[in-house]
Amino acid sequence: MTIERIDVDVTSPGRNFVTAVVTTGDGVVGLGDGTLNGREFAVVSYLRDHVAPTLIGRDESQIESIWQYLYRSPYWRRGPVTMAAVAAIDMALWDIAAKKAGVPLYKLLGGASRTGLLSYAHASGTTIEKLNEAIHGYVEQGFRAVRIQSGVPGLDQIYGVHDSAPGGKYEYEPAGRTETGAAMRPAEETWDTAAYLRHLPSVFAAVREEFGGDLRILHDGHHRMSPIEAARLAKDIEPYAPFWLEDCTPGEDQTALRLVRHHSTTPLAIGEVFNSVHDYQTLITERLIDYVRSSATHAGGITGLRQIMTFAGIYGIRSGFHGPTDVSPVGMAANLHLGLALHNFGIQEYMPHSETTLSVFRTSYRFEDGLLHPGETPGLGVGLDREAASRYEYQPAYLPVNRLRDGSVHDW
Ligand code: KDG
Ligand code: MG
Repeated sequence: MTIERIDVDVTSPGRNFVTAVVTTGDGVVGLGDGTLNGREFAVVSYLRDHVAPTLIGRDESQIESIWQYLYRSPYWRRGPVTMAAVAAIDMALWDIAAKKAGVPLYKLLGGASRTGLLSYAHASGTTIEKLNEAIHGYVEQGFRAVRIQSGVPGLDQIYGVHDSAPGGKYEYEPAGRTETGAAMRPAEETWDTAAYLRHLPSVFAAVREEFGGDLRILHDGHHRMSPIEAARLAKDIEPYAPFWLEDCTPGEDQTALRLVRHHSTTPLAIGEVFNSVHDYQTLITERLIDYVRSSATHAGGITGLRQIMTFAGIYGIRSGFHGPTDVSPVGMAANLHLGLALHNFGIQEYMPHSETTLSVFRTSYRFEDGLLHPGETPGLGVGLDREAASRYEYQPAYLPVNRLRDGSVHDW
């Protein structure tokens, strides 16, 4: 059969999502996530104007060939916009293939290598007490691993740091803060690396004291340190046995991690902003990281992410796929099917979507006893209620801008 139609849906049930809806001549529909936080319409145009017209009439079962066609033929390769568009099509084609085979997608990817996927939650607090309260909430829900982010004395607002609402309910949206009015600009925050480096080891000490040695604790540096600052932090938190330190330096500077490795045995994770296996070449061959942070959505789909993990597997490097709310339920399902099948799975980030999001995207993945499972529904196992989706119009929203105290723009 062949691809008959490709629609690109934009909806904002709680946050913005871009979804490719691919329909075959025999009426099978596949979904793919192409959401690029804060740059959604760049992917929409890439898909609608430059990809969809070239795919109508092609055999939808030729997933690898179509991936290579979209990756190699346009001359301009890689980049977040291109690879999110490639991802959306790739996921939709895998969804169709598994639906046609009548099996959950992981069975086409080699079958289950494990019973479930160890997952980590996002806990944060403006103070250590509030952070510990949030961690207790997640431990009670069954999580065996948590990412800990904390307020820093002297800094007003830090990305990803919020207190739980009364009753322990904890939700935040990565791109929720846009100044309204004509400017429609991202919000701005002030950052001070020295204050952060002074404070963070005491946060790790307090969490270990409260929760003991079994809980896996992770931390995200959001690319804000220089190599020497990152080396110092990795060394200072090493006594508290972190599961990983994520994005300690700007991602594109692959050799920066040599210096961090030289000084510390803290495991390192990087890659949520990467989009191809080439972004990992030095990191993997020199064993500078322990975990791959890409998601299927931003790394060229299941086909692109599987390439990265095959390469990483040769060096004993495992997955830690990106799973914030800006990876849609469709992208999350793609991560889960691949993770269940991979031999070198490590951990899966799990930031649950809001009830509003889940009223539009109907998922069949489940979380039980600290583990995620993609479920047994044929395909990716996610349905899109397009009628409900059409009621949620796109809302401009951006991640905040990060500036140092002197006003200069700082890394993310
Ligand atoms: O769009 C960017 C967010 O998804 C990102 O900032 C979240 O760092 C993040 C994480 O580790 O989930
Ligand atoms: Mg991160």
